[in-house]
Amino acid sequence: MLTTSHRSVCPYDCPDTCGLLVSVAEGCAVSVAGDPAHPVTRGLLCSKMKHYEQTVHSPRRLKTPLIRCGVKGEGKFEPISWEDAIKLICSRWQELITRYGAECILPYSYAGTMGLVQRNSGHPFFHKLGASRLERTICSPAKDAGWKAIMGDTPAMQPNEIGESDLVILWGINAAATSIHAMRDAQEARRRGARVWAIDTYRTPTCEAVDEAFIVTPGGDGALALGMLHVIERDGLLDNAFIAANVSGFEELSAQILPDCTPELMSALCGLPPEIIERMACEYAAARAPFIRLGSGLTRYGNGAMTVRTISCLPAVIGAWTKPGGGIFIGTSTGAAFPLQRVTREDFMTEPTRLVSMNQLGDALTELDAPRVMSLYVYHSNPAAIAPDQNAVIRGLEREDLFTVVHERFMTDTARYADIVLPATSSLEQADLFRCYGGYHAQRCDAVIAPIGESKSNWDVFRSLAVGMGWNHPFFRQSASDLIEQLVTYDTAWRDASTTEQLRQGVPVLLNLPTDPKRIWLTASGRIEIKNEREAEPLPRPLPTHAATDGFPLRLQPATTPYALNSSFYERDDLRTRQACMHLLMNRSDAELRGLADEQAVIAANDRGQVTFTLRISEQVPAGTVVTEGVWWREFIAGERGVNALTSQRLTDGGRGSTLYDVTVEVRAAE
Ligand SMILES: Nc1nc2c(c(=O)[nH]1)N[C@H]1C(S)=C(S)[C@@H](COP(=O)(O)OP(=O)(O)OC[C@H]3O[C@@H](n4cnc5c(=O)[nH]c(N)nc54)[C@H](O)[C@@H]3O)O[C@H]1N2
Ligand SMILES: Nc1nc2c(c(=O)[nH]1)N[C@H]1C(S)=C(S)[C@@H](COP(=O)(O)OP(=O)(O)OC[C@H]3O[C@@H](n4cnc5c(=O)[nH]c(N)nc54)[C@H](O)[C@@H]3O)O[C@H]1N2
Ligand code: SF4
Ligand SMILES: [Mo]
Repeated sequence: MLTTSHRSVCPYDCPDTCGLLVSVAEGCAVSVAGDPAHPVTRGLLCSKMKHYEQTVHSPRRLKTPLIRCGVKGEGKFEPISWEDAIKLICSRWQELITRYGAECILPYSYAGTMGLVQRNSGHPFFHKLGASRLERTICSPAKDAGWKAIMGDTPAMQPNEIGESDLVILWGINAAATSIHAMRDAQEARRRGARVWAIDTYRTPTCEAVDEAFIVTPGGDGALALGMLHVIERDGLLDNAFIAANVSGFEELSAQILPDCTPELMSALCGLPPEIIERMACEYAAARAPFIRLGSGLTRYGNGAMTVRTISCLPAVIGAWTKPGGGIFIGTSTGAAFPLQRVTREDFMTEPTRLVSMNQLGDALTELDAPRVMSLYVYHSNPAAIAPDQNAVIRGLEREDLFTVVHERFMTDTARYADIVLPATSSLEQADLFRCYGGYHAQRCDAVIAPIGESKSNWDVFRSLAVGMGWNHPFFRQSASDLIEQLVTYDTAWRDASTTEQLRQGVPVLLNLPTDPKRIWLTASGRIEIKNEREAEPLPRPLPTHAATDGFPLRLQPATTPYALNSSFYERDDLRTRQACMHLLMNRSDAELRGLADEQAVIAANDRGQVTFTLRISEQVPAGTVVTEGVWWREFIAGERGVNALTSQRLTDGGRGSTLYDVTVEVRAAE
């Protein structure tokens, strides 16, 4: 049997954007390995992608378009042809547009694939249609908002400086699960003598792999950082020369805020004893080159942006930015590296249409008016599982008068509510161009196998829909490869011309940073702005979370698992069995207080919903917090609802992000 090897790229929403080597025999992907030549991957793949071929060739893959023949949500469908499916969708949309206007159509997509073309390929179509626009803010826009408030447009430092640090802080990041290459880097630094800390809300696998773990109250990190700033100033550990030359607003912070941020006062908010806050401050300030790798966990709260902004003051006041290996890494945004507007085509909109937050899909489908949402088109996202306030989302999806189309690889919770399901290709069946958000590289790839069944890529479906709508615009006659070619041939400050050929050949390319991220502060004043008058809150200060006043006694952490990525990978029996079932981790003292036993069925409830879990008594979680990992598909859980029946549609303080981790519940035995 002839086996050929092909380069590809991991398409999932993960900071590392790994290079893959895919072996193909008789038209099938037979194995997948990490590319040893890829700068981040260096041969190491996560447990999810080691057998990606099992996802690609899963017997669960959707192979033909389907039309609903049961009640909504029941999951009963019959096959139809692509031609009929496209005709049906377009004629239904034309009727709805005539009756309600095009804004009654709402696209919903996120990050099933991160490729620049396939991910964004609905934009030109929906812009031309005049549909409502989706505000894609479910992940961590509060992180960007918090960074921007103090650092402006300053790009992130190089993540590999971690190797030169003597104190690495993994803050609100479960690197062992979500960023395995950052974890490897931290461990390499540790072997070279650096100390590594983790700051989390429960003892994750990351906490087990570091020198010291600090367990904080959910949403309490801003208070921790303020307590550290208080100590650093009080004890004269500031880098006054760096502050004088580079920072504005520290005097005001020092005069107006820090006096009230003693370790004693901040201890009550962050849950760490005052002496630990003191020690963390002193060791942080004494380190030669402390490197903070900031995750997204701590951003999904009503105070998330403020938390990031406050933590970002730390390297500024001790001058960590001047040392190789010192600073804070929040993730790269390389949006300007490729001319994305050539794909998204905002110019196809005659006027800006209504923006609907993806975090408030429940309200959008049940309450929004003028016009009411009459059709939902979902592609590469699974909102029935991943969006907050699942009960509201499902009430919307159950509406008989809502025309729902879902383009998917699998029969997800969302696809079950569709009127029409369209089968989607996997990343091995489509061409794309990727840039990563955990570093500064980019890579393009071609399809390495033919589409499974009749599946089509996002871009190809939108081309068909454009034809179905009777549009003649040449833009929609292009192939995905034509679009990629336009992206890679356009010169930007981030790339020199020599990279175009490398990209064409599918090899990973390193992008250039147009400015020095550790010297040139791209803010309005040209300084690091601890005080920022343009913000609603001009200075960092302790802000409460939303759930602090909700009145339920236990904080719920919907956390990540190494064996899934959001709701992706639940098609894989091998990975799902590693997770066993949808557990709720609880401290023994909380279980005893409620008379609950290990492995018992329990119900966690709050004002929004109730969810059945299997209890796991665990010393991983502190008293007062309960944790569940993964975003399970309904078909694999005991009850009717997943964890997001407990989360809320409230938004973050900056960036209009989701507050998926800002939740409280009570837990009782299931009857
Ligand atoms: N295996 C796996 N990998 C993934 C994902 C996945 O689901 N599984 N998801 C992908 C996506 S979309 C994203 S955005 C990234 C996210 O990756 P990360 O940035 O690691 O974010 P999370 O895993 O959401 O949260 C990180 C940690 O923050 C902790 N945390 C929660 N609240 C707080 C808090 O208030 N303070 C502190 N200090 N810690 C807190 C959580 O317990 C968790 O251990 O990972 C990506 N990679
Ligand atoms: N409780 C809880 N909720 C969460 C999170 C959490 O940690 N806990 N994480 C949140 C975060 S950080 C994020 S980013 C969001 C992520 O939310 P989503 O972006 O919706 O992510 P997934 O759940 O991975 O669903 C992606 C879907 O896209 C499909 N897909 C993959 N490739 C393609 C393709 O090329 N075309 C099409 N049409 N479909 C494709 C996959 O089969 C999969 O069903 O979820 C959020 N929700
Ligand atoms: S999910 Fe992340 S770590 Fe795993 S292969 Fe993809 S990019 Fe690499
Ligand atoms: Mo995310």
